Amino acid sequence: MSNHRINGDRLITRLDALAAIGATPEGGCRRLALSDEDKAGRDWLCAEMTALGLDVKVDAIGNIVGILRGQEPGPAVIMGSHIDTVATGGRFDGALGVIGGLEVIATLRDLGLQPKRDVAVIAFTNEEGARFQPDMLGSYVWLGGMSVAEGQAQQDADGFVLGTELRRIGYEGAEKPGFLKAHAYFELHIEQGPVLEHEGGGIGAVTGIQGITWLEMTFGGQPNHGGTTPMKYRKDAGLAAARLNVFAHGVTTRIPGQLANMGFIRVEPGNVNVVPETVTVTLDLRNPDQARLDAAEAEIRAYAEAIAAEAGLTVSMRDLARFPPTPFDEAMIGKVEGAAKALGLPVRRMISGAGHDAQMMAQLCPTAMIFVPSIGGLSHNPKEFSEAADMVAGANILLAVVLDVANA
Ligand code: HGY
Ligand code: MN
Ligand code: MN
Repeated sequence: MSNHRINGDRLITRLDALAAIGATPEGGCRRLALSDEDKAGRDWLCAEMTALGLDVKVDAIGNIVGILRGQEPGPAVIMGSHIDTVATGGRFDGALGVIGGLEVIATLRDLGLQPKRDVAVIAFTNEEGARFQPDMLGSYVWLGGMSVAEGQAQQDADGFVLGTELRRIGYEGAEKPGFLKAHAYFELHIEQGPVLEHEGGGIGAVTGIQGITWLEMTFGGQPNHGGTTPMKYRKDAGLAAARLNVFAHGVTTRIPGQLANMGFIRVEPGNVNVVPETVTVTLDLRNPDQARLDAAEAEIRAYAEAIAAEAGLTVSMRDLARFPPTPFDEAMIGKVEGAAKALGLPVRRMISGAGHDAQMMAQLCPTAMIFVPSIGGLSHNPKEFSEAADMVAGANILLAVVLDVANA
């Protein structure tokens, strides 16, 4: 593998520049998908890609693609991630992978290297799934798992429609998602967990991503007076939601590897003195093992039905996301390990707890990810932090594996 190095200062300067867009007082970033802040980030990214002399294209779901043409036509070696964030986002989730890709290409240009294959960097639309579901929506449409029309029809919690927002910010592009065929895909990302830090730092050669099931459930009760209605006569949707949350946490103590999070709770009418009419919740269920994930989901669905029947409530359920555990490509994982060792860095294999666009790209081509340590294991939190030296090391590994595969 080559022993070229990226320009670390330029990487950090770009990360700081993007972090300033949608910066929050707490020191993080808030660039919800297709918001004005996301548009500003997209505009910045397109300008950077253009300044690098890349062929910049936008597809019909808003994925932004910058291509450095290779010596020969054919499938590209693609790097990617996302620049949208959750509402309490940090500076590096997603941004590191996109800016790391820009830096790799900038370095290739500095060195006057034109690889055999096209090399591209993609910023995928709505990876987070914080505003529109499912998560990884842009790469899911790129894969063909969801049509452009279906993706554009998704609505956020306030009823805004994805396609309308995409046109509002001017990023409904002409290209067909998936227009650039992929020879291989690499994603550089912060770990977003505590493992690497607990093991003294180093690089994560990611072996795959755990399964993800997101459910939305709505309990329908009877709005009533909070002061006059005896407890035994209430049809209390709020109590049902609370019981469901406790039950879901109980399932995680019984099923190995199971995770559960009730991240969204909306109570209507939401008045202090009214027994709720409806309560809508989301459940984020994850497990590296599909059978266990299915078992957890089945238990939780059955419990929701049972407590609704018991309390005289209605309950409706809707899938928001459903992605299976996804293994990465052994040869590509090996290249990440080899590049880390060549840099004299400790490297360990590990699975990803978070979903990533790589979970979609792995259905299309040999795929692997590079993790760098998250300090305190924090992410989806404005205090998300990674050391510059670790991010530079990760980008050097990205350069090495991309150059190796693009010239193979
Ligand atoms: O939810 C996830 O794992 C990712 O941050 N979208
Ligand atoms: Mn991410
Ligand atoms: Mn994230």
